[in-house]
Amino acid sequence: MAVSKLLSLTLFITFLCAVNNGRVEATHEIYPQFQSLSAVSVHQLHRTAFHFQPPKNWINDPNAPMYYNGIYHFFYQYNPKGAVWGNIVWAHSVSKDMINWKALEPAIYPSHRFDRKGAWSGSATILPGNKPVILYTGVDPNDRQVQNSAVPANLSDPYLRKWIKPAGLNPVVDPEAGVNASAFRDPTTAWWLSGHWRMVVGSKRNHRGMAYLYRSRDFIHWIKAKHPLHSAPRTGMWECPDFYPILLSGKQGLDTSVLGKQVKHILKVSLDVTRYDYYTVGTYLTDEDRYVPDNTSIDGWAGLRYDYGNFYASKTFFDPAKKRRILWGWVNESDTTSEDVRKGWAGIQAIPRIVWLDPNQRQLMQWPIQELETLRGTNVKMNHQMLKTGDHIEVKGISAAQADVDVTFYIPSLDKVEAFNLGWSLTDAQLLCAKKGSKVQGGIGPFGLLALASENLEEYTPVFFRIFKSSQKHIVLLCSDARSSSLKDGLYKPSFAGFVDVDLTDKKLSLRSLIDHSVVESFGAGGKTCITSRVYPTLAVLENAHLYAFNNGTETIIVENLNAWSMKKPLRMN
Ligand SMILES: *[C@@H]1O[C@H](CO)[C@@H](O)[C@H](O)[C@H]1NC(C)=O
Ligand SMILES: *[C@@H]1O[C@H](CO)[C@@H](O)[C@H](O)[C@H]1NC(C)=O
Ligand SMILES: *[C@@H]1O[C@H](CO)[C@@H](O)[C@H](O)[C@H]1NC(C)=O
Ligand SMILES: *[C@@H]1O[C@H](CO)[C@@H](O)[C@H](O)[C@H]1NC(C)=O
Ligand SMILES: *[C@H]1O[C@@H](CO)[C@H](O)[C@@H](O)[C@@H]1NC(C)=O
Repeated sequence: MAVSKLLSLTLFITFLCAVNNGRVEATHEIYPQFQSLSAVSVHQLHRTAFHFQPPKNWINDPNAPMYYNGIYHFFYQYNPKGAVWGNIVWAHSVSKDMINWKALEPAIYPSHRFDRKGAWSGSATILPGNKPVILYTGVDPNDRQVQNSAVPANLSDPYLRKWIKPAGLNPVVDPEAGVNASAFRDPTTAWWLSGHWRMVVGSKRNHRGMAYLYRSRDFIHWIKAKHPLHSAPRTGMWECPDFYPILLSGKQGLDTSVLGKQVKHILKVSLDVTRYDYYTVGTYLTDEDRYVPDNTSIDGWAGLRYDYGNFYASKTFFDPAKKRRILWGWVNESDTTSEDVRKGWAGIQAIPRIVWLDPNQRQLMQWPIQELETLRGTNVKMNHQMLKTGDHIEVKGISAAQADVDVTFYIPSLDKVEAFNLGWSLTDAQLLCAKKGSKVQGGIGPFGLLALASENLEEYTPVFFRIFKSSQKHIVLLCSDARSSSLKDGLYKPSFAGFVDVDLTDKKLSLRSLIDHSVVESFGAGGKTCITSRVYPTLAVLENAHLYAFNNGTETIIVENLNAWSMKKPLRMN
């Protein structure tokens, strides 16, 4: 089929979806014309080197990440037959470090009545006696979403290759009366409390997002609790809920069942309407079996996000080997469906991140797992480098299309900070970034990095700070602006942005960016604000990609300390 024909079909389908209010949920849109294409040729140009990505085809949600007997397991939603969503199975990979992976056969795929029309997302729980069990969503022949369980066929197999669905037990949870069977999915990891396991399934009731709570003594018979664990009006479908405890201080992670005075809880939901992952920090009231967000956390579309860019359907797990909680998230493409079909692949996973509570207790912090650093090769540094108005100074000597760069900026004076206009929204950073960008001169900033830049700056992805002052305090904006990232038309090029909750008393701001051919994954202020952008340069590719530090503010900024590394490719990928 000619590309132009594919394109017009896609546009037509997009149009149909746009006019259809009772639309298919975005993740589950079907492209019958793109399924089972023979002879897929995989285009290498924008493929990533060190982000998780199978050799070809479509991927989406991370599923049931877990650690078992020295091995990390990672499952993910995968279409074995094409580069668009469809034919979904649970692909399975194993690793000793979450960087170098070995691909195995799919672990879960439609096989029974209770998952005939789909084996969708789910989570793992390690039961006493070191026995992993997976709960996942199946779609039955009547298009009802049900929850099923699967267990390893052979616990002595170090890779747990084969998974079985215990006969006669599934589905373990049916949507009962009052539950919308078309919006009932993505069971969480379970936690143990006073004699019962508990887990949550995402749903909606009209426009209210729901986290239905279920209890079980034996992990087989599940009873729905009277009240959901939590719900919120006008948020739509809650996909992929994730609920876990977090220590008040320190970076150590906790098993999902830990409770106590030193602990707060996090509830994350993936909002299907906006397609971003939001979380609140709050308290788990165990007597009532309810979760209550703190009054410092906004519950809904204006709330905190793990990542202010392409990042969705994420899931955490507790790594008992290194006592940390690790976050996986799906990073989708920003090009068109027909482009994905041409490339032969779509979707990557973000670098696994550890999560811990910010000492201010209002938000999480995130940082790439330390194992990533084993891929660091050639290192270059820049110290005490002045960045005057309009400067862009090249960081030379590394492979700029495949790099890890970590920089601390020093702001000599905050006197000339631009005023924060009261007409601007404090909940829509992206709009502010669209207005201000990297080209509009400010006082302090824009300053930061130009990733995946062509030599003459026809293309570049600026990741930068801009500082504003309102009556009481400084407001720091972090942008990852894709608008100048590619000369190619028809791409999604958002000016992704988030605010950074820092006080600037030390006049320093740090930024780390993981640059990997078509992804720029950035961590502002030590992991307070994260933004992942997908970009598809045409000139700034491979050895023609450059990295610069830049400043477009009136005031001088100092690169106090910059380290950049060429990144190696993991030994075995996917
Ligand atoms: C289980 O796995 C172990 C280790 O790989 C193997 O030796 C054993 O034969 C397997 N058992 C079965 C029933 O397949
Ligand atoms: C149930 O969910 C589906 C899928 O989102 C939606 O189309 C439908 O309107 C919902 N039904 C009710 C009764 O809310
Ligand atoms: C928020 O909650 C804290 C304690 O949990 C309380 O001290 C504070 O007054 C509350 N703030 C508001 C604005 O309600
Ligand atoms: C800096 O500002 C100038 C003037 O607006 C603009 O031409 C240039 O593209 C900007 N640099 C970056 C990296 O955006
Ligand atoms: C990723 O792709 C962009 C561009 O097509 C869409 O706008 C996003 O909604 C989509 N994100 C997810 C999570 O599907």
